[in-house]
Amino acid sequence: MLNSKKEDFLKYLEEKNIIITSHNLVDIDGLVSGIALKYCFEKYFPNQNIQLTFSGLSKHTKSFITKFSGKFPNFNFSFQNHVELSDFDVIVIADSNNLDQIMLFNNLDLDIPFIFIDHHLNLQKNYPSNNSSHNLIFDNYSSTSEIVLELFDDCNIKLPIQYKYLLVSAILTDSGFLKYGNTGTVKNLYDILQDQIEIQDVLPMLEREIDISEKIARIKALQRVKLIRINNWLIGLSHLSSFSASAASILTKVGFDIGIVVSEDKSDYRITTRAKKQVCLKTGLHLGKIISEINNVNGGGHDGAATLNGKNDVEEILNQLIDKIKETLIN
Ligand SMILES: [Mn+2]
Repeated sequence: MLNSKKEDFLKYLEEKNIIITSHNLVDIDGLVSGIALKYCFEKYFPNQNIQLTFSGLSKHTKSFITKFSGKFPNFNFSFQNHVELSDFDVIVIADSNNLDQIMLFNNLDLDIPFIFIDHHLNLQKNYPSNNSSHNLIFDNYSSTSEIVLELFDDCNIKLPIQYKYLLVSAILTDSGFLKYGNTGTVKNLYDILQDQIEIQDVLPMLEREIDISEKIARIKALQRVKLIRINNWLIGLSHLSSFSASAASILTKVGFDIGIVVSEDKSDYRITTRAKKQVCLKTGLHLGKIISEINNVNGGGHDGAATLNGKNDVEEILNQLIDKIKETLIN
């Protein structure tokens, strides 16, 4: 990442009271980025008010916190459930660059400037209050936590052992245990682990217990799946009322190159997509880009994992999505 970009980012935050947040139902990367940013800013800007707020934790995040607290009972995961935005000069949003995913702003007309620090595809939404020249959005990183790790380096702040465990956990989960990672990811992991942490001590904290409802959802998705073949690529299309992300990735594990799962709730719908890395590398498929180009829906993501949300026109949007995927696979 460009050093000047990070210097400008830090310079901009000087002498400001900062509220840090992340997307709703925060995942481990969003949680860890927020917690680590707070620690880093508190050390680097000792005289500023730095706070952290989340609008809910995902199930996996909650189970991670429980396991982590078993190992480090004194670690304080505290954050605010509610904040008075007028107390702050700037909002730092970690792990998203889409305001629709940020609950903090609901029903609020924002006149406080905000900046993004994120590794998702830059949606370039041109929000009026976004100080976009200071955004740190780099989609070549497999996690936001790795961008935060670099800030620790730049600020010359040492990571306490608990923060090392947290960052390793976030990098491993967001890189799909390196499946979506690159050599930079391995280097970052090694830099944190060094001789101090045994990676096998981290892995059990990240184990996901799958409950029976999720198992049944995955099985139903497989029972209902429709096969679409394009040349030698196989797309699996299914529908479910919940666990669509879990089911879409299961589709890519049983033989489909791309998994698409539709969830409808009255007029609202969500389409979750997953693709194998091979398809993305060989065809240039980028599901996040495709989704961000579809009109009248909300969504985005990475090359191999993206989601869209819409209202009323599920059939039409699904056809558009499949057509765009087909186009990429044929070319
Ligand atoms: Mn992330």
